[in-house]
Amino acid sequence: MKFRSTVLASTLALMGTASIGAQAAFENLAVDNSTFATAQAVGAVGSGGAINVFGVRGSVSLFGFLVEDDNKPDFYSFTIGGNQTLTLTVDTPDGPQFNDDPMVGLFSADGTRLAVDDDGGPGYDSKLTYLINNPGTYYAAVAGFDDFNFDGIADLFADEGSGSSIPNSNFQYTLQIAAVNGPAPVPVPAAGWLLGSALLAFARRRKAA
Ligand SMILES: [Ca+2]
Ligand SMILES: [Ca+2]
Ligand SMILES: [Ca+2]
Ligand SMILES: [Ca+2]
Repeated sequence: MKFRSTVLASTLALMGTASIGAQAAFENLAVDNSTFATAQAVGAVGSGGAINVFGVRGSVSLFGFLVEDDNKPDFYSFTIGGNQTLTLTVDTPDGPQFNDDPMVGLFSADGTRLAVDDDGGPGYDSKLTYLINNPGTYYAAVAGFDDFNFDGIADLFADEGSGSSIPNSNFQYTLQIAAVNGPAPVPVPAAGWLLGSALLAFARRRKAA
């Protein structure tokens, strides 16, 4: 017998409460979500808000229960306003222990891949940011390290050349879909920052005088 989404939902509900201000959603393991055309809808992400989606890849043990899904990508659809900096992160809580190695992708409403990341987060976790100009429906997908194009077919079987053990593509994960208003701030160069703080200090002295 397979424990399906009800078990996943109840066992992960505790984790969902950990992020204050974020909406929580759970992968529905009873329904295929392996293509953008069959994506699971998880709602609207508002400016300054986030949706945390709890899901699994392959077979994982959660609190002693075996939770099973396929090894195909998980697609989630969401709506977002225009002029938003979107950040997609995939966190694997067991990553440091098992070399969990996800990939994350962002797709437009017609299935065009807009951005992809493998290891932009801590360890082998994924993180990407993308400026959304036009409001509408977009798709976020979570795959394993071995599926570069999110089609459910492994593109790489050996490790990534690091000489370490083969990364793991069966894992539980939290996909966070977060938005903030406007373009991401451009980091100020060090020299400019120093000049800026010197001017600020000067202005403060003038004001105090
Ligand atoms: Ca899944
Ligand atoms: Ca799935
Ligand atoms: Ca990765
Ligand atoms: Ca592939």
